[in-house]
Amino acid sequence: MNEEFTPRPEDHFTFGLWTVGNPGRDPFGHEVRPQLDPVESVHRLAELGAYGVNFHDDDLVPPGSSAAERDAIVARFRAALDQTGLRVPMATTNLFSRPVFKDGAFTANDPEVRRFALRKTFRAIDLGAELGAETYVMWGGREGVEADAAKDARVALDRYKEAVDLCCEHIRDRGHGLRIALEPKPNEPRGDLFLPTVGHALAFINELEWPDMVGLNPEFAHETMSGLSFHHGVAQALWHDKLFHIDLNAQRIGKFDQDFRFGSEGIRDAFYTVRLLEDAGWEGMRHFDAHPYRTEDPEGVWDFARGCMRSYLILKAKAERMRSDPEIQAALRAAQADRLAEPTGTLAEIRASSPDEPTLATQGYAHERLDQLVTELLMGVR
Ligand SMILES: [Mn+2]
Repeated sequence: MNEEFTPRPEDHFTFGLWTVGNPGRDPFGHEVRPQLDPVESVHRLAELGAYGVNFHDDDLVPPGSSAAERDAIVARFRAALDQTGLRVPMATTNLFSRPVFKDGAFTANDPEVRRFALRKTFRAIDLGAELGAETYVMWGGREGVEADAAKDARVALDRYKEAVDLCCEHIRDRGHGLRIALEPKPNEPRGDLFLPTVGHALAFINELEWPDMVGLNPEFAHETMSGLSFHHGVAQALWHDKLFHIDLNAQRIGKFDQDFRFGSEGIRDAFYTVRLLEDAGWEGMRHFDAHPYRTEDPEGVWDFARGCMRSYLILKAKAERMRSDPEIQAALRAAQADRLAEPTGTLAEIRASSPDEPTLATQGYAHERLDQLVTELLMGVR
């Protein structure tokens, strides 16, 4: 195995407890792997060179645990973190598994369900802050509907805003340093989910009480499920200074929510995403929200985790190689790639200019040459 692509903590790779701990259950089949102890996940991820581990409240503390049980679980988990140096950069809440959330959590029609969901979220925020998390991810897995007659989408957004504002108020009131990252998804498990894409979520943030506290956690699979370019969604989140977190995995358009190992599908979009994050000097966590194939035994789980990180590092090396490859750089000049950064001009300058349409219309941009060179770079022959 090539040493160059061995992950190190400074690469800032993180995994959810629910990713490596995924037991392989799907809508048609039962678990195929035994439950994984969160403490074992911490040790194995640290051995592989990860930086951190994230969790939903219920991943760490099983629902129904007493206060004493909770404290014992957290103390044992914290000891494993201290022993390995692994960090907890992000925390989240499971507002989708339990039957109480079948009509939604923050957008449930019954206010009592909404209050239950918010109280659960406040506890998860406090648990995350206790373990040092800086980002709180909000994925509304049940915030949606199948029977549109039952829920007015505009009023649901009123309730969604109310809930996010209340979470911000709780964070401020407790003096936590957390920021909230909304995670868009178009559908699954609901027929349609609210805040389906990066664009919808960005616009929603503008209506919040504390918009500076709220950004995005775009996920590769979720934008790709919508048929959109993940790399463009991430670019726009960066452009708005709203990329607070990222969920990396793999997905093919038109399929169910696959959550595959990063780099296993959509390698070009994965490459341009890595190149974008590295070129932007983005300092956030490279988080993998994916799960191992159902075919894997407990050891295959760690092949999955290693593979996510190695693919990122290999694509990062390809992006560096792209910067130093003279033929690719020449093709970029032919495409006038650098000229996009030139401002177009002032109103007076543009009114006084005389662009020559016939000449402009005949020029070629050499995208075929450029794209083939990048394709060959990714295929490993450059
Ligand atoms: Mn996710």
